Amino acid sequence: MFTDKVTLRVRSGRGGRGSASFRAQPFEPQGGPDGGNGGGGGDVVLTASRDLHDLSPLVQRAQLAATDGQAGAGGRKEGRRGADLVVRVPIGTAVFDAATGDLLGELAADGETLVAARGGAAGGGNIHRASSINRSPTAAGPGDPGEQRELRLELWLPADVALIGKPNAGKSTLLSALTAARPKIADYPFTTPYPELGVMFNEPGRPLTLVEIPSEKYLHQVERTRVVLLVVDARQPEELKAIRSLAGDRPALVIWTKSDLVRRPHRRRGIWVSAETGEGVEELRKAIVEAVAATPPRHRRELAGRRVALGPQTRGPAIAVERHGWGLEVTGARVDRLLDRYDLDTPAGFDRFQVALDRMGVTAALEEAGAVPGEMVRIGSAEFEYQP
Ligand SMILES: Nc1nc2c(ncn2[C@@H]2O[C@H](COP(=O)(O)OP(=O)(O)OP(=O)(O)O)[C@@H](O)[C@H]2O)c(=O)[nH]1
Ligand SMILES: [Mg+2]
Repeated sequence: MFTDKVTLRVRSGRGGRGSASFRAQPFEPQGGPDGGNGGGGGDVVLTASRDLHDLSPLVQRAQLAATDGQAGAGGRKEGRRGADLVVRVPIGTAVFDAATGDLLGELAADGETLVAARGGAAGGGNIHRASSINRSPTAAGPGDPGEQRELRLELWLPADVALIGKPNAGKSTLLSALTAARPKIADYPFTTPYPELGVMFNEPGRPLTLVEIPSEKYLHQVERTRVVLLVVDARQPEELKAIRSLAGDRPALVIWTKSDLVRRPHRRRGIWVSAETGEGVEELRKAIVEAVAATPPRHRRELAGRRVALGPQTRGPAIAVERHGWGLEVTGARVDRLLDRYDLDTPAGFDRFQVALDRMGVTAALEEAGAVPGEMVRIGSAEFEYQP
């Protein structure tokens, strides 16, 4: 069943506990601290996929959790990072915080992602807490809890033009006259249960997508459209009043349908169309193209409130490798976070950093990008030579 609204509970992974371990060797009972960091908790990530067409696959998945990070261990062993939970959603999915109603973001293109819940930070192992003042720290960080939140997902179909009208007004008939869509047409109200899409080809110019809004329940499907067609049965012109406001601030064309059934046309403004005789169909087609061309595209909705902007944000791929004249640059939100966690000025810190890079797939990404031994690699402010 077509579903364009769904509520989900998401939970990111908890950060793994750091280890408070001490070196124990046969001749060194009082060894120094050697407990490694925990692994960070996994994120819950929504990603837009062109393979999905509505939100129904998520209806049965009301509870979604990413994996916890694993605890660190003695011998400086770092815990494994919790796996991200990647949730595929259709292109056009808008994500709201269910508790506040704030829009967190929109996934408007294939492959776009949004971190819906960020994994908890890992706890530090006691090795990282040793200092000149306290050489034997017994405490390790517990790791931060994951984030929990309830999300409301709404699919906004990617259409340029919305057909709005009372039941039985002739919307589906119009859609079939203008596009290759073949929605069910019948002489009773609510024949069309779900929004119907059709593509109108026009020369020259890009094809336009039209959506039939079957009822007010689906009025949110005007969100991405630029122009509204107010579709009214010419025999009931007074119905225009009831639907006019549904166009909101969008430019609207009034379409009087079934003109062949009206003997004496009234003089109200609008385009007269008959699917029966073909009257007005070409005129309407032109008017739609002009109206869309005259209307600037709708930008993404402003995100509500700063607080939200600081929370989940759309992000690019986790890791990206770019080739420059001087070598290779690695970027990505997760790599940036990594830089804050390791002291690259000490050989031990640098080693751990490299292990973490490996684990994160950076080494593989460099290899794939054709890195040769000795080549310069830059990650944030860190530079080193590539040594596989
Ligand atoms: N004679 C005539 N009948 C029409 C015309 N346009 C639509 N109809 C008829 O009007 C009835 C309703 O048409 P639909 O296209 O299903 O109307 P709709 O607005 O999509 O209706 P719902 O999806 O049920 O809300 C059907 O019986 C159509 O055949 C027209 O131009 N001339
Ligand atoms: Mg219909």
